[in-house]
Amino acid sequence: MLVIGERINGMFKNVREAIVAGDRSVIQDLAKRQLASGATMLDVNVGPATDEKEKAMVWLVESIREVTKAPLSIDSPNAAVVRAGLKLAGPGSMINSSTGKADDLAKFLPLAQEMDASLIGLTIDESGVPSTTDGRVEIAMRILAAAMEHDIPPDRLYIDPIALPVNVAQDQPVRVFEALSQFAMLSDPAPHTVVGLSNASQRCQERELISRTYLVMTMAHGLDSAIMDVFDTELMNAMITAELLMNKAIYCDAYLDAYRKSQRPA
Ligand code: THG
Repeated sequence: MLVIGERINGMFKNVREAIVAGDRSVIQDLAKRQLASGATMLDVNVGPATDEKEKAMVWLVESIREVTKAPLSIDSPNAAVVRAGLKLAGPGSMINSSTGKADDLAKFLPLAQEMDASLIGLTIDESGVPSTTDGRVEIAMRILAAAMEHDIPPDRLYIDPIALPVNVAQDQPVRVFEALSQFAMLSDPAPHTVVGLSNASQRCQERELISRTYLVMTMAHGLDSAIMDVFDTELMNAMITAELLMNKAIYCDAYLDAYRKSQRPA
C-alpha cells in the first residue's frame, strides 16, 4: 500500500491556524510525525484556511521541504496552485487531483507530463460523482485513455472512485468496491487506485471503526493506496494485517513490528 498522510490539510484547525500565523513548526512536526507513523507520502492541501491558495501552498511545501524529502501529494482543484506546489516539491510528486472533466484533463495531464508527476484521477464528471458502478468505470476509462494520449502510463495513474460519507450515502460503499474490482481490468498493467478514507466516516459516530473496516474491504477489492489518518494505530494495524492476509508479506509472529521496521524512513 502507498500510505498518504492526510493531516497537512487546512480542514484541520491547527493547520489552518498555522497557515494564518505563518508557524512552520506545526507543519514540520506533522510532516515528521506522519512519516514516523508509516506515511510514505504526505498530502498537502490549503483547504479553507485562506483565499491566497497559491501563496499558502508554496509556504506549506517550503516548510515541509525544510525537514523531509518525502514525496508529496499536491492537493488542490486549481492547476496554478498545483503547479506552484509541484515546482517546489520536486520529483516523485503526485497531482491530487484531476476530475474526468475534459477541461480538467486538458490542464492536469500535460502538467503531470511536464513535471514527471503521478496523477490522481477522480471519477467525477460534469454531472458530479456517479451513483452507479458503471458510471465510475466509464469515467475511469476516459481518464485512462486521455492519460495514454499524453504518454502517462497506467502505473503513474491513481483512479479514485470517491468515498462518500456513509451516513448520507449508505448505498455507495458497495458501488466503490465493485468499481475498484473493475478498474483492475481496464488495462494491463492496471492503473493504481486511491481513496480519501476519512471522507467515509465524516460526521459519523464510530469514525475509527468505519475507517478501519472500509479500508480493509476496499483493499480486498484491489485498493493499493489511501489518503488516511496514520496516527490511528489500529487503522495502520488493520492495513498491515490486510496486506498479510492478501499474501503481500511473509507471516511471522512479529509481523506488525516487522512491517513498521521495513517502512522506517532511512
Ligand atoms: N480523494 C482525494 N483527495 C482527497 C480526498 C479524496 N483529499 C482530501 C480528502 N478527500 C482526504 N483528506 C481528508 C482529511 C481530513 C478529513 C477527511 C478527509 C476529515 N477531517 C476532519 C472532519 O472533517 O471531521 C477535520 C476536523 C478536525 O478533526 O479538525 O474528516 O477523497 N484524491
